[in-house]
Amino acid sequence: MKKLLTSILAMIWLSPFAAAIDLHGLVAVGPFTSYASTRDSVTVTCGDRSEVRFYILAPDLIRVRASFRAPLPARDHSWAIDKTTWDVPKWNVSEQPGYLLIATDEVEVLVHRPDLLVEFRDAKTHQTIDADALPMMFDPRAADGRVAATKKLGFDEHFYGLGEKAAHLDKRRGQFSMWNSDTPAYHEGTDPIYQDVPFYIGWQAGQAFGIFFDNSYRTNFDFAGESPDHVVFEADGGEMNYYFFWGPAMKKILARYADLTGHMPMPPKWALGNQQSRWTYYPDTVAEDVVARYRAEDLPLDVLYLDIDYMNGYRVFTWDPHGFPDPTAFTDKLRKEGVKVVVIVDPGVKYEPPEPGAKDAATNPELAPQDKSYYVFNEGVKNNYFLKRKDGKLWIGAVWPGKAVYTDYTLDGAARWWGDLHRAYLDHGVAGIWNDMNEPSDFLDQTGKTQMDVVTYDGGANSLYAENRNVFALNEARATYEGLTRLRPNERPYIITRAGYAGIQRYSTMWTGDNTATWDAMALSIPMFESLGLSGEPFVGADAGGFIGRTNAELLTRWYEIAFLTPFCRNHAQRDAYDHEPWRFGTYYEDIIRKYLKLRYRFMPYLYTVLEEAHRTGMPIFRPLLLNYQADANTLNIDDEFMVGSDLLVAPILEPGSATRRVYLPEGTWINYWNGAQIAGGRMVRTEAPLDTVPLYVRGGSIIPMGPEMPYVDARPEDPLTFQIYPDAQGKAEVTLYEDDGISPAYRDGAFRRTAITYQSHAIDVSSPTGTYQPGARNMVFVVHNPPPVREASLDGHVIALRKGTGVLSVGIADDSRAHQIQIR
Ligand code: MIG
Repeated sequence: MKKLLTSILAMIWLSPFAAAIDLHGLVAVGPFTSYASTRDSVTVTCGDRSEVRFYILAPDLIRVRASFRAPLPARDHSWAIDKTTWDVPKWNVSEQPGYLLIATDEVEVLVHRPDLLVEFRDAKTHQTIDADALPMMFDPRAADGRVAATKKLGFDEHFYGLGEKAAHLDKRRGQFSMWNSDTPAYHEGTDPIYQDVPFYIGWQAGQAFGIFFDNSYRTNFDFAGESPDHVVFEADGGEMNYYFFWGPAMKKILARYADLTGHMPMPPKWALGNQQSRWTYYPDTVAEDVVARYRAEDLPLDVLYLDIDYMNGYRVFTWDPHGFPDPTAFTDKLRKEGVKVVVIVDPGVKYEPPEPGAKDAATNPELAPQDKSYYVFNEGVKNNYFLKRKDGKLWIGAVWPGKAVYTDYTLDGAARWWGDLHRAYLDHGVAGIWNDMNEPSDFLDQTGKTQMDVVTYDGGANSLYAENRNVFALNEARATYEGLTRLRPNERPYIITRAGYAGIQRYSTMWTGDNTATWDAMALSIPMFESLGLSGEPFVGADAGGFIGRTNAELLTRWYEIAFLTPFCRNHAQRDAYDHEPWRFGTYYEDIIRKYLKLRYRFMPYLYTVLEEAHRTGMPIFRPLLLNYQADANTLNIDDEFMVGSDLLVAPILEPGSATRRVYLPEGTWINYWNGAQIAGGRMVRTEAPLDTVPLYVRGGSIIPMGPEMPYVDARPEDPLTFQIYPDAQGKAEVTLYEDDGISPAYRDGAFRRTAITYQSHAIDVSSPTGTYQPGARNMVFVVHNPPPVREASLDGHVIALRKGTGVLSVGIADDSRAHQIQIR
């Protein structure tokens, strides 16, 4: 055994690892001595007493968990995991010459002897998918030290995912760390930033696998940036604990990942509406003026944000008595305009011991002066809800209110309390919550180094900060989500967060923090959204116009040509930034922005259908071309284009002064949305893109459901509901439209409507809808693009009116919730 360790160590010393991930000082687990199996797992015991356990969760999902020089601990808990009980699939274990073989119908796991190299193979072809280059490693000097796994790099292997990274789409040759960090004005290469999702997808020869390294300590990933041929993932502490997903379809991996870490619940439909923010709209009348101007300018708007100044002295769960003296009247006024109010909530609670004899108001304490006594601080102290250091003293940081304390959201009581505190907003008609600064940000120390002795209850483990920083925001979001659910059970919570960890999608949507008003930041947002989508977070967006710095008319206009099809569409700006609401640069630019905002609302039936697909299947809304065209190696690093769902492709202009660009269109037929021209894909095309035109293509074979223009979501019925039919080369197209009430959780109990529409052989078939939701009386219009030469149309055999336009024909019927066939001849 000694000889083996020495030889492995020699291997490591000789390997060309240098700075970034330094495996020196770590030792390998091993050697393989025996194994034992249960119903759903195989545990290998090593000569050094280490244990490596393989859990067979699904035919394409294997969990690997190891302990070093000791048996695996009984405690097995992760804040990221949603599904802990799996139906054990068919599998078996057998001893083979040189290795132990664990096989399901889809994956083979080879555990090589004696040195415990783990190899994953495709059960059908027996080809290697992913294999260890070195055995798992541990730090023998520390009880809770570093752990590492080292995989071989494939010659043509590419890497995707990793959550929120200020980096290009393909992570090959990149190195990344996971440590939630407040990083204003981040740019390409800033790492880490706000959120951390230690999940990646590997692609080789068109086939994909996934690895989720579920370890909330600071983790590091090296996709052969340091060594020429090794992929390493390692953590500062905690367990070697990862999940291996076999596709080969990326979509299958994302679906499994969603099952494992949780599906995004349906947000309210208005979350897809246009949103406006600024640091800061103050006082209430300014916010009202912004909304009034939106309406006067005929610009659609659903949501207005209140940044930190609505609070009384930056105290969370209070209202500023001067700027917002009557918050209920304020939200009422905006609601009459169809505008919902979202308020910012920071986790830092002002440290404010009460003055002697001071008391908190028994009712509506959020409206009281707070200057002598602050109810949130008092309640938190009294109940021991705030995080403390090992020595029992409060952890006091500094945030906007000055000295601040932080809540231990892993304490059930504290989480419930925090959730219930949102009454201070909901009672005044606030519609949603914006969780900022939850890395958590501390002006005294943004690195976390001086906070390492902060203790988190963590289910009784009383674990330290190193393990809990990355899941702080996840637990805050959980407390918030559960609080909103309790306080307003008949409405879907709407939460948006800055920091997060794997699983955050169960509770919150996200935005990419403090970007800059630069062309580079706008361009970077595309791979960022695409990567977040490949990391289980479907509802993403950035501050349109750029948060920090001075934006300009052209940049803002081009930004909206991306934002209008981004799930989260919000204009926001820093306190001292030049104003950049849509009208601020004059009518020429405003007219273009209006055109795109209105188009977003016309696309709403399509966007909502794609949103529901994200909820149900884990597929992102904002996708890299690669996800839809996985076999096409031309798409491996395309991140200056994106797709929305499967049917829309956007190739925005990402530099100033440009009015033309090249666009890669994958195999198939594509239709230029603006002029209806049909284009054969599988090649690069050049297209014109003057300032008012973003290159936008529709996939041949799709049907895009569209509604009328709206000032805000569901301001009136989607009437007429128009199905834009774009046949493929075989003359076929299809869609299944999803609808529900847009606000309540009743969709979970079948209160939705799915309407399948198919087009083939010159016939439009409307299926009889499924689900119990009734959208009400309305008309349906079917527009066939590039139609065949026809003379008449019939509905269920009876002749109906047929309208012809250039390159299109259309027919209309009443939607009576029944199946119909429309023939065109
Ligand atoms: O330290 O609340 O990312 O959107 O406007 C800055 C003020 C605090 C950071 C957020 C930004 C917000 C700002 N906040």
